[in-house]
Amino acid sequence: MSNKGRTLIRMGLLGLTCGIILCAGPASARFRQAQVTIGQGPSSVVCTNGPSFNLRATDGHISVPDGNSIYMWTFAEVGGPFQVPSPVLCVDEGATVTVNLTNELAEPVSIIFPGHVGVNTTGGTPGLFTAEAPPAGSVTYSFVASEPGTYLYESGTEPRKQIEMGLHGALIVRPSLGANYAYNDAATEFDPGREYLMLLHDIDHNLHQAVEWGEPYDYTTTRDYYWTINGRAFPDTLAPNSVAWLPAQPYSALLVVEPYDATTNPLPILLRYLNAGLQNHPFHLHGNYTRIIAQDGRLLRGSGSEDTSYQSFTQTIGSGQTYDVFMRWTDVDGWATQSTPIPVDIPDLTNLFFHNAMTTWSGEVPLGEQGDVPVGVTVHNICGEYYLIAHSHALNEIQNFDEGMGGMTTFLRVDPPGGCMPVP
Ligand SMILES: [Cu+2]
Repeated sequence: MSNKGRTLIRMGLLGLTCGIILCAGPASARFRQAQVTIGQGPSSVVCTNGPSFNLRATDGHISVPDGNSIYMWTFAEVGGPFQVPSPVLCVDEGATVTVNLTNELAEPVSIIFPGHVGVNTTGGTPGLFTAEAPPAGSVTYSFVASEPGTYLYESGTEPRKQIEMGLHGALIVRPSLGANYAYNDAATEFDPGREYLMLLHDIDHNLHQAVEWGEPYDYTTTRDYYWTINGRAFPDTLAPNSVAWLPAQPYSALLVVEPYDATTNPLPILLRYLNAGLQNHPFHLHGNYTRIIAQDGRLLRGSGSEDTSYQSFTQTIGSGQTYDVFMRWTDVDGWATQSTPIPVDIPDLTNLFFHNAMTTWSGEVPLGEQGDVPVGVTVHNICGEYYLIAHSHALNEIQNFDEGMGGMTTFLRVDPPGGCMPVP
């Protein structure tokens, strides 16, 4: 057996140790196969560029993979469509950020900007944390984006209801050093084509139904959750940005990496984790460690400016927290598509992930389905790429209404050196 083969088995066992539960349940219902198109289209973060934004608090529905639809609130762009999560607001360090909020909902709403000081408000009515926009009213917030990093912006009005309903989003402040740096430190340069949003959320289905129907909700009752990344539950997380069949959920959560090479691919990918939910989520990628470089919009440095970033496998993203995470695929076995391809041997069916007219070697036990190759499946992978699961390690969160796999799950796609060039 080659080293690569042994590595794959090790990765498979790694998946097995934390994913054995995923193998249970009827395989036929586990994936909505027809709509997932892996490996096509971009999945990097999509910025709505500022520094001035016109947002409206509004409502609509999102789709989840079990066929349900969920009533949500969001901050959509004025003149733009309803979308979950709210737009990713991107600004440059030092800019004066202005957010004009109009309220299309039937109760007061507001926005707070954790991690930023000196937020001024104009108009609106006084609220507990900040000025609010009354129904059909508006309010304006402004502040200087003095600290680069990754932040949430979210409702400051009855947060346990409004943030959960969807009144939250990501705010990225790019450092003066340049947009391909996470912070004002030369060590934080990343691959600008590989910058990913990982906005985690938990959705209590019963709360959303009660709000939609105008009924009271008892927060002490047992809660019934969907868990999402970027507003999508797996396998929808894999689809590219802005697919037509998810009109209200434009953001992909597919992570793509190429093997590290000191000359041709020296830079890490950047994952911007944010937790807009009420629960903490222990999240990890499989197959390689990540490095935590910043938390809550602050670069990890000691009192003497020493680098205090740290390697992590599973990182708990606490409610309301953000983390900036670097990841390199250190390909110790020197994988090359032609000379040492993966898989060396065609894996058995339990290690294949079926979708569209192809199968995908997942590299892992949990992602397989047992059974015959579906009719019409003729292709294995696209270009020698392979896939590793990335998910909440709270395994109850990787299902859609008791149907696994689902929920807070995505894939890390490892492309061949040089990128994924589809096999004709
Ligand atoms: Cu795992």
